Amino acid sequence: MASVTPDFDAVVIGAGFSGMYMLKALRDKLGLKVRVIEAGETVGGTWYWNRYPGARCDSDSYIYCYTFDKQLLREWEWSERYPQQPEILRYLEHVAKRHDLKRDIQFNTRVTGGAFDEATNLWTVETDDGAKVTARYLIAAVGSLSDTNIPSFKGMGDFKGQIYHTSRFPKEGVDFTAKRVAVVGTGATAVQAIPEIAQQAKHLTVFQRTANYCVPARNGKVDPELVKARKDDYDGIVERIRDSFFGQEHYFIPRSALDDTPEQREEEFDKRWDAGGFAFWLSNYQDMFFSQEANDFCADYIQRKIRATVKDPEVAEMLIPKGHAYGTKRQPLDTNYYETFNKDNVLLVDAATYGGIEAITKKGIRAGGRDYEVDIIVLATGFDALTGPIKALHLKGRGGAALEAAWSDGPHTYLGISVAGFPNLFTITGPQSPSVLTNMPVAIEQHVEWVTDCIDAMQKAGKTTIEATPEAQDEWGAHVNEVVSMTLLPGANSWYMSANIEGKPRAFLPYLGPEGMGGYRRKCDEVAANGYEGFTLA
Ligand code: N01
Repeated sequence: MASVTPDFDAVVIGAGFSGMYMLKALRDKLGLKVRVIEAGETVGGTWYWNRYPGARCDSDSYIYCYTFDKQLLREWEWSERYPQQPEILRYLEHVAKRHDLKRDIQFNTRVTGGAFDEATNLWTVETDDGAKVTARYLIAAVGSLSDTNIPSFKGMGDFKGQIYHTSRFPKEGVDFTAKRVAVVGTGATAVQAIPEIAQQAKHLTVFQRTANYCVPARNGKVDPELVKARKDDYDGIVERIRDSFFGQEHYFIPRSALDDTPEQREEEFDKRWDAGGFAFWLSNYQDMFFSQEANDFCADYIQRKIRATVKDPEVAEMLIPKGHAYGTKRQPLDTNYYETFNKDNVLLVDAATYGGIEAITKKGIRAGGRDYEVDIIVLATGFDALTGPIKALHLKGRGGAALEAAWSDGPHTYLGISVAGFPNLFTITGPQSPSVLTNMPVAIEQHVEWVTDCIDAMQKAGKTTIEATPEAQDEWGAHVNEVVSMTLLPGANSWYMSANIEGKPRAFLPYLGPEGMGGYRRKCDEVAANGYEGFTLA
């Protein structure tokens, strides 16, 4: 075996929440030489790219932040329950400065390829500036929702106005004043953007492929007394969210929806609806994700809310989901979303009622045989989730095997953090880990800390490679699928199920463990304690 000194101990791809903390941990805790490569011009990841009107966090700010820096946790003041994108970006810039991260980050550079060399046991990473660097460890901190999905509508190049995707919005913003605007999509992003755009635009046409169940965000200032109480109890909060199901302080009602009377159910639903945020989704009856009958009670409650809010009964019916159970698609949080469809300048075009998008024309969008003339098209069409950003790195493992080929039928991983045949590659919040089903920073910190401890243990034991065994990977994949098959989630055409993009093989992308995030953390710790069970170390 040739002994070659790599350029870096570790290359980290991406400088969002995960890449920034990965750099901090490897460099300042383990003393490694680390290079972070980031396509954007600064830190932030998701919060750098997603600048659409109304972009804000859907998790409560007091838990949507790093917990590794206890002092910062106490010092930082969030202005609202769910801060807007610029405020979160400011926070991440502040973290970068406070921990002197930028000196090890190469900005404006995109990774275009990576190959594992079996002779040297090193990764060679290629970038779009033509450079190549070598590293012992390669860490994909590329985010779960960063590979933009731009559907290939017929005639896209013909449009004479502007087309923007929400995750690639111009930094200087877009002035919608006096414009006719189309928004394509009604996912969590569109639900945030539509009310904002409707306030400015002369006319807004919303193209809906699938209706969503939205619940109120109830954003606003947080009571200073509550802010103080939380700061005083941060150790307790951190312990609770780390051990919780979803990385949030939300807990299921420990009984079946069928056990309660209609009056009791209504009272429980009201409490969660009034609390706002993810309460209705993540602290509802414990059988809501398992029993269609229990789920129907939740769905019926929201349907009644939609009918009570939307004045035109036909529009209300179009806004009520028909083909999937409540909560089986990511919960969008709404601030005046349903109310927006009461405005005279807003039109809803529903694929089921009027037909889907046929083409983009010179002047707008053709759907259901009708032409809708607009000046600006906003694509809120989401992402090639979880697998997309990692496949886009064009990685080659042992024997030159391409990751795209290995995942041609969906993701195959061990613990969602490692891939058989790709030694020393770690995927932070990768597919088949809890990731997007949790409050992201909690999942990110758990992965970063586990990887750091793993590399530390390897160094101490004089090991140079770690890789998942194919058997452990197969078992993990079977487990991921077995657990989710007990729920209602596979019944929805969601991005969780890879169903948002034509031709993407249907597979459940995250991991919904029987004990959630807390249980997954215990599993990962157990694997480490058992000498990295399921991995081969050499
Ligand atoms: O993307 P989506 P998103 N023709 O995939 C439609 C996170 N997030 O950007 O439902 C016509 O959910 C598509 O239709 P359908 C959050 O995890 C976080 O809204 O697939 N329509 C859908 O309506 C979220 O879930 C926050 O049938 C097409 C929409 O476009 C994730 O990001 C805020 C189409 C896409 O919805 C993604 O949300 C916002 C086509 N060809 C988002 N292709 C925060 O917490 C797609 N659509 C900050």
